[in-house]
Amino acid sequence: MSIRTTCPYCGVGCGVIAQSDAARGTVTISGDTTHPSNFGRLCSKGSALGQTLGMDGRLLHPEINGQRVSMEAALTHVAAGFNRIIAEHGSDAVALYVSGQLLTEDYYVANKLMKGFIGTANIDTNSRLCMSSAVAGHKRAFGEDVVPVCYEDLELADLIVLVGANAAWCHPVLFQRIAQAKQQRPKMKIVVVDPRRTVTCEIADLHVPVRSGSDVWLFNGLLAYLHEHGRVAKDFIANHTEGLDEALSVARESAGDVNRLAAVCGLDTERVLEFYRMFADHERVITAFSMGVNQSSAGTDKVNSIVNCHLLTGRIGQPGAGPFSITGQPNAMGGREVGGLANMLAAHLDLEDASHRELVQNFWRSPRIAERGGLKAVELFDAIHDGKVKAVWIMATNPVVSLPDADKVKEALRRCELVVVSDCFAGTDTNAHAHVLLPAAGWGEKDGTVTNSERRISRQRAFQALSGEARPDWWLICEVARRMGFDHGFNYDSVHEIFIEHAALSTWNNDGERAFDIGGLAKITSTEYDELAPIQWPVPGRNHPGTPRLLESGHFYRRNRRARFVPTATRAPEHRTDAEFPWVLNTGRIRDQWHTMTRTGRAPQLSAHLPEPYVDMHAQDALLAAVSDGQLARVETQWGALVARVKTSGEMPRGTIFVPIHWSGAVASDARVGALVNPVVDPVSGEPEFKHTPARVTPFPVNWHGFVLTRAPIQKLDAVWWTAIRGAQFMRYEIAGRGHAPGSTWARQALQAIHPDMDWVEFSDPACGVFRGALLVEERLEGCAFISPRSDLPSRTWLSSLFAKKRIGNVDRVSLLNGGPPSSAEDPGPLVCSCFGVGRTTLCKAIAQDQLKTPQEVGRKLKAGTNCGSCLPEIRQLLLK
Ligand SMILES: Nc1nc2c(c(=O)[nH]1)N[C@H]1C(S)=C(S)[C@@H](COP(=O)(O)OP(=O)(O)OC[C@H]3O[C@@H](n4cnc5c(=O)[nH]c(N)nc54)[C@H](O)[C@@H]3O)O[C@H]1N2
Ligand SMILES: Nc1nc2c(c(=O)[nH]1)N[C@H]1C(S)=C(S)[C@@H](COP(=O)(O)OP(=O)(O)OC[C@H]3O[C@@H](n4cnc5c(=O)[nH]c(N)nc54)[C@H](O)[C@@H]3O)O[C@H]1N2
Ligand code: SF4
Ligand SMILES: [Mo]
Repeated sequence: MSIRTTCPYCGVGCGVIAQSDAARGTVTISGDTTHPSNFGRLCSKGSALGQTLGMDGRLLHPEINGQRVSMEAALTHVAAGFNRIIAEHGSDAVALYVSGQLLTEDYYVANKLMKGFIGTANIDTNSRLCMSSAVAGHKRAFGEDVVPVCYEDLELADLIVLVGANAAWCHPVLFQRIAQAKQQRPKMKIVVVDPRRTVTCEIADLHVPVRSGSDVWLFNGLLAYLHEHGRVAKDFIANHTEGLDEALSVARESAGDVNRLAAVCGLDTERVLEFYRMFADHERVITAFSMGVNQSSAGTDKVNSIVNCHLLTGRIGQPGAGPFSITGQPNAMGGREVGGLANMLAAHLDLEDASHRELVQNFWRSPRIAERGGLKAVELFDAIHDGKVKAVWIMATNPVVSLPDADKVKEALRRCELVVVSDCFAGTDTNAHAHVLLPAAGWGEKDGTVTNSERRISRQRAFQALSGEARPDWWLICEVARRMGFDHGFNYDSVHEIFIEHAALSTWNNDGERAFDIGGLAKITSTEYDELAPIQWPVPGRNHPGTPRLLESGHFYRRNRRARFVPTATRAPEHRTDAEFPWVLNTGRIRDQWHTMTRTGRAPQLSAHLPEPYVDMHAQDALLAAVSDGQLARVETQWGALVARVKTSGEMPRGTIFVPIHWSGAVASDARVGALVNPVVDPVSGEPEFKHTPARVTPFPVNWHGFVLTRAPIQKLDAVWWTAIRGAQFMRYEIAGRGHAPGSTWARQALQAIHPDMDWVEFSDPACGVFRGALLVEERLEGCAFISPRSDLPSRTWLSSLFAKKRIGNVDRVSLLNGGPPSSAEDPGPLVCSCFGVGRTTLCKAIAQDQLKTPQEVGRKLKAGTNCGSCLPEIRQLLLK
């Protein structure tokens, strides 16, 4: 059976075909060639979706206080708990914290329950941490949260400016579309504005390494430059905008002349001018931005400083031109459409507007409607900490890992009277704090819709039966709502019913005043819904083909229909570096992991690329901090600390360090970077400053390093530092410790060597603290452990390959004890291509020996880069070396 669905990871929204073979119990995942977002392409994460579908680690049954209970008991408990707290303390004492990974239908009913029935706007979402600055910037400039651009525009553009976006790793299929367009049309130019020299820069004509937090200076300066050089769309400005004079004078005054702003941005004046000239000289310009823009205490101003440059030049609503917010999560956009944020109403209506509130309440026929904005994510968890909010239901997000000042979040949940968590997986850091756990249906089991970055609504379709007692999120929400006494309003039999209600609300009393109108889908039948082809909103009429581009008529959604130039005065981040905390901590994503790893961490194919938590820094800064590449270091801020391996990749500028966001307490001893991040937020959007926290780095002294590879997972690891990594037939633990290096007894215990037929081989040199041991059962490798005072341990890639062998012969035994591959065998080195398991050593050897020049030649020789293409930027880097 073959089902068309949509990838559950990033906002690119790729179409996926899931082919299940019931007899063999397998699911094969491939790209949907008919889907207009990806035309068949998938990145490494999408390609490995099949490896995340197993039952292993799933949350399958409801629990109350750690005990399995019936679904009925759990739902009643939640409803009664919410009702009791509302009765005692009012409706603002309860909250929902939801996610851009919910489907639109889930999100719609969650929002309806809170704002219309419980009567509080205390529902916020992890999109607050992600898109809220873009939303606020759009609303200030356009009057509504509209993204004018579509993906095709990226291919039509003559210049793409990527600001604070590492698209090669975070939006790989979009990146591939851009890379291909540039290859076909080499005159197309690409600029990357990012403090780090990321792999995205591999296709850039110009890299602008702005100092962290200084984007508003750069774009204010650009506005002044464009004005000075006559790039002014006079008619467009006169007819469709307002506020230019003020915005321009604020921009000029606060950024200063180009020499001054270049100094603030940490750039050469010449590089700034080169960027400005490129922007001025290309008519079709797209400025695509992501978290380097949004996640800042000046996030909303960053967005508006970019939008201002597009308004000035009239480069908006035209093919190949416009500001483009690239969304993170698969349904960040859908969440915005149903009003999932605490300061919004459903269907892009405003909570502050009494007529909008009335409209929604009438449509819902609801007993009440929230009167004012609710608490935004960071405030919400502060209110839980302070006892003002006493019950919270967390859905499809892992805030103990992903919120700033995350140790405080832990404490807040510890103090909270009633914590309900719905997740598809057991064992998340947040689940550990739940009084009630509700098992949610996983990706392959869910039905509904998501909206991607280009406003395209696509169906996610179930291709698996529900696991255990897991239920879709919309079902859990409606069942609790009914048990709270809200009978009408939540009697849906299917997602189709929810979807058409949502579509009907979007068009209700909407005479073209609101851009978000999918009235054309309000009357579709259940079969039409099931067959719904991907379509871009607005869809105002039946059989409407959808709308690729918005704002083409210069008609905006503010009261006077004009766009607004928002004055964006520059300001520095609140917390500055000083002698005690000399580096700026920047945080973000890596290629093969998704957020807190609850899903991608299960796919061996995705766990080998960057297996350990690391801190990347400039080699000279590392020298100053007395740490070196490959060693462990402690990274510390005023808010918290972690331990990670030092890396000096060459991507970092002086003065900033980078730590990935993915490691949680579930997979590492000490690597939750959220605990270190300052809780400062943007004053307009409430989005946290994830990319700028003053930090220090100090050596983390250990006496020994080691690792264990074992088929059976280890329950408890006795080491001061560890990380667990999923391998194809084994678990891998990287460990480090203090005191005496452990020897044979420790290793045997760790490997649980209680097998009667085991064969234990070991090499031990206690004087040097070196130990190597392997456990063989019927000549098959069950586990091995390596300990050394130095961090230069044998290659894990080579050892991993031994787990695939049915029997370990004498040559392998000897090499196991020697701690290195036999000379004949080849060590592939650290993994580059996850699809075909091709390592860096293999690639470098082939490039040198066969004088390979292009990624295509590498692909022909080794297959690397020929499937999903996510590793192509890294292969290009190796070719340059
Ligand atoms: N592999 C992978 N892909 C993902 C995700 C994932 O977890 N893994 N998550 C998805 C989600 S939800 C999101 S939101 C997106 C995020 O996608 P991106 O925003 O592209 O990813 P990040 O790594 O968070 O940050 C982007 C860049 O901002 C830069 N930056 C930091 N500070 C500044 C600054 O002051 N100015 C500028 N101009 N740049 C700065 C960082 O150096 C970083 O390279 O990715 C989506 N895609
Ligand atoms: N330091 C730092 N922190 C950040 C960021 C950063 O750049 N730096 N980025 C922020 C951003 S942009 C984002 S989007 C967040 C992401 O942060 P989170 O949302 O906390 O991360 P996820 O791991 O995606 O959490 C999703 C959870 O929902 C579960 N889940 C998956 N599908 C479903 C479902 O259908 N139903 C239910 N009920 N559960 C499901 C997963 O198992 C997982 O536990 O992190 C934010 N935090
Ligand atoms: S780019 Fe990758 S993660 Fe994003 S939707 Fe496509 S396949 Fe999924
Ligand atoms: Mo995000």
